[in-house]
Amino acid sequence: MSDVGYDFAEFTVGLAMNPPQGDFEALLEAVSTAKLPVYAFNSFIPPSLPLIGPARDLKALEKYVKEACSRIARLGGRVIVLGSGAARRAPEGLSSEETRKHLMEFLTLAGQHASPYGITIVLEPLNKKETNLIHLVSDAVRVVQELNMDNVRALADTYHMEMEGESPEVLADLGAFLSHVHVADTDRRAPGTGDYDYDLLRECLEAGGYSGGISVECKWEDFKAEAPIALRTLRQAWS
Ligand code: LER
Ligand code: MN
Repeated sequence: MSDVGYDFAEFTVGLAMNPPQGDFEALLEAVSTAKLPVYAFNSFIPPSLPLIGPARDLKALEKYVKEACSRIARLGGRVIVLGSGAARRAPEGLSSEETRKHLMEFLTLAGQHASPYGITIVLEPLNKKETNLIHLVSDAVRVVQELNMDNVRALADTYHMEMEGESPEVLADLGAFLSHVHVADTDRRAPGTGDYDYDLLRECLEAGGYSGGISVECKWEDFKAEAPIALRTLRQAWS
């Protein structure tokens, strides 16, 4: 990927927590000698550790978050993405007050553990098929504004925005609350293969004062062929 010209890679938190062959030191060695830094880590919390509702185990969550932040810091990560649609799904019947309280408690805990490492936690809006709360960028921004922690911020993923009918234009107002962006083209395919308007996205992010990174998160059909096209498409829009 660095040969193609990308600036960074994005891994899953699961990869850091359960490295291939179970060996974190081997993963660390591979990442430290790779040409591309691993800037972001997504899918923060596994479905087995619910964040909201009576099944929530705060001690187990704290243990996981503490270890994840420490490992991700050693791997050079700067951003951890809380999509985790299954883990954050609110159980049916739970009041909205309790739901909000548990979510806020988790974000506070995560922000506190990430802060000493200079890591930012970003709350990702996901479409309604993936979870039952925080579907819009405006929802995520409201949460992080209320929480008011410097290192807990919001993310915009163009795929979920399209699924939920949220226009890129909202980013002109909300861009300053974001610390990470995921992009994909039509049907979540590689940038440059569909008709997504990256010029408009760039205009809106710039107008909103966005200054974070942008990851391609898509279904690759032919990675070797599509990876350079995706980068060229984005660089063209941002040139
Ligand atoms: C994660 O970043 C995401 O966008 C989800 O759709 C993955 O399930
Ligand atoms: Mn995403």
